[in-house]
Amino acid sequence: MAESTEQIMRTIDLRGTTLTRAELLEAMPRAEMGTFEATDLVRPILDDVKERGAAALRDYGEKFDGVRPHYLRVPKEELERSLEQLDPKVRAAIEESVRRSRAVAATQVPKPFYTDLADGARVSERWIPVERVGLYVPGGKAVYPSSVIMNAVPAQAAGVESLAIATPPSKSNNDGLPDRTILATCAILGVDEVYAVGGAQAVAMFAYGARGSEPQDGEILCEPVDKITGPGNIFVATAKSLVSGIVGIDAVAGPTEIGIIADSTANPGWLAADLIGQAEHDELAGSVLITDDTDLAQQVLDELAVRVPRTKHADRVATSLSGKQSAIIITDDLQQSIAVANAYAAEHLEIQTEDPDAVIPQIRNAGAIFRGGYSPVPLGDYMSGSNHVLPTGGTARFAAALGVHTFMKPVEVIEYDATGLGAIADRINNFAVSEDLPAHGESVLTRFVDDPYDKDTL
Ligand code: HSO
Ligand code: ZN
Repeated sequence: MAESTEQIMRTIDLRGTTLTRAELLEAMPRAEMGTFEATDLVRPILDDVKERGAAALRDYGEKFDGVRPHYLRVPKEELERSLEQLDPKVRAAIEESVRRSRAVAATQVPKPFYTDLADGARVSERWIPVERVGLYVPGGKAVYPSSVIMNAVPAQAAGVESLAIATPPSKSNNDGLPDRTILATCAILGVDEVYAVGGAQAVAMFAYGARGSEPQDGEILCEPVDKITGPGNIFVATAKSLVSGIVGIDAVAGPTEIGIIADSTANPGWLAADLIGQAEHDELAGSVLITDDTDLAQQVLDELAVRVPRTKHADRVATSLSGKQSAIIITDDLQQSIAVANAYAAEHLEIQTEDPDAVIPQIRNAGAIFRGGYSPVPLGDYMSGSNHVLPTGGTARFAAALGVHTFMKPVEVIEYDATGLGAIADRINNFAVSEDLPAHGESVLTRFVDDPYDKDTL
């Protein structure tokens, strides 16, 4: 396995190799996992919010966001004002995104079903929405109104009754109100419970609820939620893992990444643009091109050499592309490219090959699959109707995108009658006795005997 590092992106040459599963996983370009332990910093914040509620939330706003928020709960008029002030072009884009996401989410709602096993023996499954959800929306460098849509729309489609959003107060807004585009997006979505609270303290507020100094001391500021979703920095992620179990959480997301399977028919300029687009997110973002065509690989490198210096965030992009989490992987053939893509388990996987439909059925691991030249990742980031909250860091091997199901729970309903239960009562009893739990068996048999106290008839 040859590696070269002088270029803008390193190449990993897998031609002629037969790697074991472990070796293949080991060869995948991934960022070094951070060993920074935030638990010691986060735990006291959680305890403090639990104890002091709104007063603690204001103190942490001042300490971590550099502004003591006047309103912890954003007044409705401010949500409306943010919408009025929103650039009409941005508003039209947000509304298109919401429309498409809602259309997909509506068809995603899982259907109830039942199985009839015998006479009087039915098991049915009902999908029940989570009652109350807290959605965290990061502030600072990464302000993504698109992520508000991706979290809120499926929650609403699931039938979540109560949806609250927390996002950090912003220093540049009057009175520490959060980012205006985020607030406007909340208004478009019809979400009116919005808090100017960020970081681990927002997670604590959602998990435990908080009593407030608004409108009067001791009144409830925020009711506790049942599930917390949404991305965040290391403190938010740590807080979410600490409260998980008390409340549900979605996945703890790592840096974003793209994988592309390309063959000789792909357009090298488009490939370069897609790699750069992903790298723009973060110095740690991963961009991985998998191809069996060395000429194409060289053409993409040539394109990158021209395009990277011209892009707005050139330094960030160059750092990301040259990092160990990014690479061009050269394979023997399309089959090996597919095997590599399955081992990499990309958050986003583009298929830019002559016949993508022959490739897609062979993909086992990917957060989302982008088929062909006209389905690039930014389409999915903003407006395809699909969800952009996807499993990262190889977790697509076992995890899935955020969706309507994230906000629902399947509950089985067991519906047996006397005929259904009677037909298997003896077998249940035999099973129970074998586990030395005879009272389990008696619970069933007692329904079919005349004298429930007569040991012999049991
Ligand atoms: N690519 C990101 C989502 C995003 N891109 C938001 C732009 N804004 C993770 O899927
Ligand atoms: Zn993106």
